[in-house]
Amino acid sequence: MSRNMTNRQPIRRMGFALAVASAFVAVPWAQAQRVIEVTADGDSRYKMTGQRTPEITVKAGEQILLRVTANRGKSWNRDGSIHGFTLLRAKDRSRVEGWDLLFKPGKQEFLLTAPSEPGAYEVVCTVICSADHEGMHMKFTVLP
Ligand SMILES: [Cu+2]
Repeated sequence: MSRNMTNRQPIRRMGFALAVASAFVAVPWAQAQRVIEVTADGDSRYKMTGQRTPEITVKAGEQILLRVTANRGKSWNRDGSIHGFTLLRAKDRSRVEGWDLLFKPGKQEFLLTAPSEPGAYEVVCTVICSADHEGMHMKFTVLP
């Protein structure tokens, strides 16, 4: 009986330590994550509820959960992607790594990290979703 106790105690302590450690990891993660909701619509436009013009503003390096609802336009890619969402630096139109997304019809979520460099960016659709595909873009600002 007493031998059993000494064997079990370290395991119990380790379990407690793990529970404490995971609690410390989980809390800042949940607080840092901001949800941004965008509709990539069938008329080849990005839309955001409550904004006349869709526009995203984030803080440099901020953790973001991008929640997208995508509705099919007049045309789409062979792989079933109906709209794209690629982040470009406004100054030279270069792509931001990790922000080249493709949407399937319906709801989907992407866990993303905002660029570390503050400035002006632009989101563009990379799927030829209609004859008006070129009009599918929006402003994206990174604050310091
Ligand atoms: Cu599109």
